[in-house]
Amino acid sequence: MKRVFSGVQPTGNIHLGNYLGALKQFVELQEENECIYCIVDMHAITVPQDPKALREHILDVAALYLAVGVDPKKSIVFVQSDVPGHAELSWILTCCSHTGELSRMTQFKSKSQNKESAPTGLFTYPVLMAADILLYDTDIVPVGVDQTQHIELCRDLAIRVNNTRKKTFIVPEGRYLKEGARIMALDDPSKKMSKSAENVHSRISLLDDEAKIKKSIMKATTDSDGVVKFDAENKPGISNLLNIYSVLSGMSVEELEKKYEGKGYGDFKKDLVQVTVDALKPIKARYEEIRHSEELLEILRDGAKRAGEISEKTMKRVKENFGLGF
Ligand code: AQP
Repeated sequence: MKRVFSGVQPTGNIHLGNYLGALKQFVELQEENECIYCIVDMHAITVPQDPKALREHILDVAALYLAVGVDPKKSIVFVQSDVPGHAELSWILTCCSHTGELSRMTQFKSKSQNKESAPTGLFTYPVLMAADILLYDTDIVPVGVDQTQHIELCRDLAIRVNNTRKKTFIVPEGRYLKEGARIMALDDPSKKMSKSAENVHSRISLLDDEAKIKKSIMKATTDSDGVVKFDAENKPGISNLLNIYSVLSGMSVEELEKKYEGKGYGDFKKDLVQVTVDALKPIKARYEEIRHSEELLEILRDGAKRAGEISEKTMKRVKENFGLGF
């Protein structure tokens, strides 16, 4: 059995990008692997968070993991800050990383907007992410393609430590889906869909109601030639919508192009609204059942215990190999 690890930041409600890029993989992978899924709250505080809202979002994301089909009987589900090994290993890996490689991370560049001074946590975020992964001797990391550079850094750090000390870490592989790996913002298809973007109509959150879904999709940026055809370079807006439609409905892009031959964007968007509403309905229903339950808290407590046990074994090995402690 391979070990799988991944996480989502509780910086807002999970959107279609998170779902189609990462969470769908979480569910698929738990059938044949040992899966560990984390709510990465320590990553969330790399930018200012309201403590009350953050706590709510942690539980929202946990409930959404379960609502999309993550099964706590098959997978470990827990909150990152409940397992101290993440911070501990992050420091050790920080000492193995270089400022040059961290300053090349595109996510840091865009989130710090190339300012001369930015929060240190934003700068060292990829090291914490590497610690999250390496702490569990992870083989496979299911993520969206926006995480490729972070996964490469994680692999580099693992290889660097293994080459300069005793073999300490498993070198993990990123796992990216062919479709859904990069869902773009509805208002600007040159940017990825994101939880923290200011315009709420740039994204569809899994908990959006029908009216909001309709408004966001009907407002989505397309182009003026009115032909439903996939062409990511010249028609990025409609291509993004085709991608979403295809993954949610199970129809191929070619089938959809045929279906909408001779029809306008209005018909296409109206149907996409319905497909999206239908796909999210069962997720919302399950979320409502579990979000305020004692069961959710128990799942997280049990997950933290099980994750803690695995992480302690890794930290013992890491400390030995680094000559730390007694
Ligand atoms: N637009 C996207 N398309 C496909 N996959 C995506 N992911 C994020 N956006 C897209 C994948 O979702 C997982 C969780 O992401 P995250 O919450 O840890 O961080 P993020 O990538 O920074 O996501 P957001 O939504 O953009 O959050 P904010 O706005 O807070 O920064 C990852 O596997 C990611 O690849």
